[in-house]
Amino acid sequence: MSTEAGPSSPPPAPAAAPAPADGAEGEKKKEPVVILCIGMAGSGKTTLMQRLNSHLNSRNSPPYILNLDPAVSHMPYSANIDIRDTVDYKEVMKQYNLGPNGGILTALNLFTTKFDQVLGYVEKRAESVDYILVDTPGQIEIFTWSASGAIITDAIASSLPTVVAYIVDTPRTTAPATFMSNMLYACSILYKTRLPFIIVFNKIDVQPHDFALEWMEDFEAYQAALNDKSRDEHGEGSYVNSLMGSMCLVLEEFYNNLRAVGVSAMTGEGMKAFFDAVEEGRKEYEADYRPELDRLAAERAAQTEADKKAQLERLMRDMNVSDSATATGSRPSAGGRRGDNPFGPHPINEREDRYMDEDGYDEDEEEVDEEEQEAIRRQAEEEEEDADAQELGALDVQEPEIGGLPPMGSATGGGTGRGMSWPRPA
Ligand SMILES: Nc1nc2c(ncn2[C@@H]2O[C@H](COP(=O)(O)OP(=O)(O)O)[C@@H](O)[C@H]2O)c(=O)[nH]1
Ligand SMILES: [Mg+2]
Repeated sequence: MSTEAGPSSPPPAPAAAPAPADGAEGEKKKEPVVILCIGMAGSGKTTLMQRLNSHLNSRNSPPYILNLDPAVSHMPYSANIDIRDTVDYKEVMKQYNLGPNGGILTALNLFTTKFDQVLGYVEKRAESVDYILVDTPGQIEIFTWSASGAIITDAIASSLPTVVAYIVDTPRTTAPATFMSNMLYACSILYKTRLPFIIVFNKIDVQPHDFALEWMEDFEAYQAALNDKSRDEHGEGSYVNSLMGSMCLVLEEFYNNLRAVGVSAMTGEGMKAFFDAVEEGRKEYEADYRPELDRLAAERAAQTEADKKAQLERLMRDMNVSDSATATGSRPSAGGRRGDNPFGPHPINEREDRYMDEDGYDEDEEEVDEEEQEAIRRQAEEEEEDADAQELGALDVQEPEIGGLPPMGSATGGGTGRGMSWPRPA
């Protein structure tokens, strides 16, 4: 049950993750943080990746970069691991007869089958980098609602500190209803991954994000915006208003659980705030996610141990049973061993070599079989004799009773009364 609540069954890390930095930051290198860039198509994930890359390079701390978007045509940075080197999604489309989305999803699925190898490479480089950046497919649902997206996320997160950067296209989120849908989507991802979460309002060079921060902090400000704008937007003001109004209350808890920053991938504004938020996210990972992960790992180990013990006990019990059966010399009754098979007779039971023990038990079994067959034969014969005797008896019955007298109306007497002379007919 608790596995449902937590990051559901993260696959075991291929290599033991280094122990958490336990205050000894001075001597021990901190683990790198993985930043998973997730967001709607066109929100600016790829552009932000490029911005982060150049920012980190300027700080002399080049990141390790993974590209998981098989369909990106122009990548403004060079990735250390690129899904496009492994799978060609256009070829996948042709081979599997798929459309673009199916092709991208299938390419991601194929790549996921190799992800333990990928993670191996990442872990090898984990010593020498501070940040690992992951770009995801343009279409958000391909990553967030697919099994492979979940597998990849869990694999990464169970190996290294991971934060989700949810990129929002700020200029396109100024309408209250759109803003709400975007936040609900973010909320669903937060609850799915349970990872430290940063909402990144991108493109603040075009549209500052203070309106969004205000809506998140002040429920009434959002309500006011709804009442102002939604009527012109959708022409169905009252319905949208009440729905969004209640949603806003629901999301209050969600807003309390995350950090929101504004950046411009284009101009590089807001980088400091972004990396501060990432650092906070790392701390949250260490405080909340890591212990949960360790607890799950311990639970799994205990379960495996318990399973092993139970199996061993069952084996011992089974062996005891067969030991005492042979030790007391009480040979299972004829056919007893066959009767032990809960699945009934099987051709393999009839094979000569079915009991290959060196005790010659097999031969005994043959004897038992012969005895058994003999017994059956004898019984069958007896039954046959009985049946015959009864038939004969049925005729015999009359014989002693009639004594020497011929049956009435019978000329021959049915062969009885032999040696008697019958009264001659007159
Ligand atoms: N003005 C502005 N445009 C941006 C910014 N970030 C991305 N874009 C533009 O948004 C479009 C989509 O960006 P892209 O990174 O491909 O989005 P992705 O699909 O999420 O990877 C591109 O035309 C970018 O030039 C930004 O911070 N400011
Ligand atoms: Mg992209």
